[in-house]
Amino acid sequence: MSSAPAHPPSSLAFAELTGTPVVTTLMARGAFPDSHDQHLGMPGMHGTVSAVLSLQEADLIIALGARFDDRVTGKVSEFAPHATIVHVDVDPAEISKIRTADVPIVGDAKDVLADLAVAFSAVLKTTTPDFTEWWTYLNGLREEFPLGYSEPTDGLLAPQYVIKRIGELTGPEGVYAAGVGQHQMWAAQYIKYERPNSWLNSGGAGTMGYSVPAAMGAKVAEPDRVVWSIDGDGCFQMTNQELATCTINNIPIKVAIINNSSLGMVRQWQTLFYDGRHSFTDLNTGHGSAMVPDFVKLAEAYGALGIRVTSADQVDDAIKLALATNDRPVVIDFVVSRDAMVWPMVPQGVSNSYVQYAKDHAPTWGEE
Ligand SMILES: Cc1ncc(C[n+]2csc(CCOP(=O)(O)OP(=O)(O)O)c2C)c(N)n1
Ligand SMILES: [Mg+2]
Repeated sequence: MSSAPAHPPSSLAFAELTGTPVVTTLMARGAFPDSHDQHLGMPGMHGTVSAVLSLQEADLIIALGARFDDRVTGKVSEFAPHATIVHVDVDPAEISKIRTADVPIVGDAKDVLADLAVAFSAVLKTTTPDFTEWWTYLNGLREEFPLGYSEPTDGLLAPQYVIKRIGELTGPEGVYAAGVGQHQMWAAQYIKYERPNSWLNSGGAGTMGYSVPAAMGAKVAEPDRVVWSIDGDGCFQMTNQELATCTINNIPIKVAIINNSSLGMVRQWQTLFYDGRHSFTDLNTGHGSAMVPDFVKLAEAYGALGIRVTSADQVDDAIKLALATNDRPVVIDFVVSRDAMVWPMVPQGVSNSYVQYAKDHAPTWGEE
């Protein structure tokens, strides 16, 4: 290995040295600042169009600690067919497990980035890479297909709006832990992460019930930070009894239940791929239902502040009240539309080239 500089460059410094586009996988959200111009967002099944296609059409991918799981690659045999893969991982078992690495590198990302920077700088002496055309294409996609959502037609709250406002009013110094499902994807998409470890989720493990305990751990580790659990009405019912631990041990986390009265992610698949035959996904916790359990009463029973929000004009006040309340846990029951869906989407088992921006709406791009 070449001699590493005294201060090894971070992924940020390396990205700026090379000028290449950067994407952050679900697990890596926050490892690279969202606000950076070279950042295209999250790739994968619910990634941004520009991030998905930047991988799919790349000629070189440097993967740092990413494991090429099927939610990122789509149909593996058709993933990024023209790309040379540089796969960096601290665990040799990950290398070439799913996609054969052209350049396998086992090591700590920090050290490897330092070495890659030295190697890249050496190449710069004889070659000037020109990414202008690539960037023009990707910027075009970014402009044409930004993250977005349409207002629900049932007059209920848009879950994406709620999550966006939590992120905006709390800011990048907060910590956000999500459960598993639609709310998790919206939390990955609509909160802007600027620093490592500000986003906690169970990723491929898919453990419903993760959010509340993860938020508790984060709050104990960093008591001065605002810590949000962004949870689903389904997930929350797996571990909400831990509110007792929060109240008794003074762990004032804030829980935002994105209450769509259903196992929303499963319901979305039933809507899209099973002709709307909704089966066993109705949880009866939200709008127009028996509301069992009543999350506000449940919060109060555990000594937490319980707030219910049913319309857009109540969202900011509720979040501000939660931010101002630090003597006990807070639970906000955001009663949202259950018809909202997570977009963009690459349907299971197909090539990433078929990313859909919205229902039945795929972007058109080069046919190659
Ligand atoms: C223990 C467990 N059971 C089932 C699943 C499959 N699953 C993934 S997302 C989801 C729905 C979660 O519902 P909710 O917490 O309300 O989140 P939403 O999708 O509605 O935002 C289910 C059942 C899982 N990941 N873990
Ligand atoms: Mg739900």
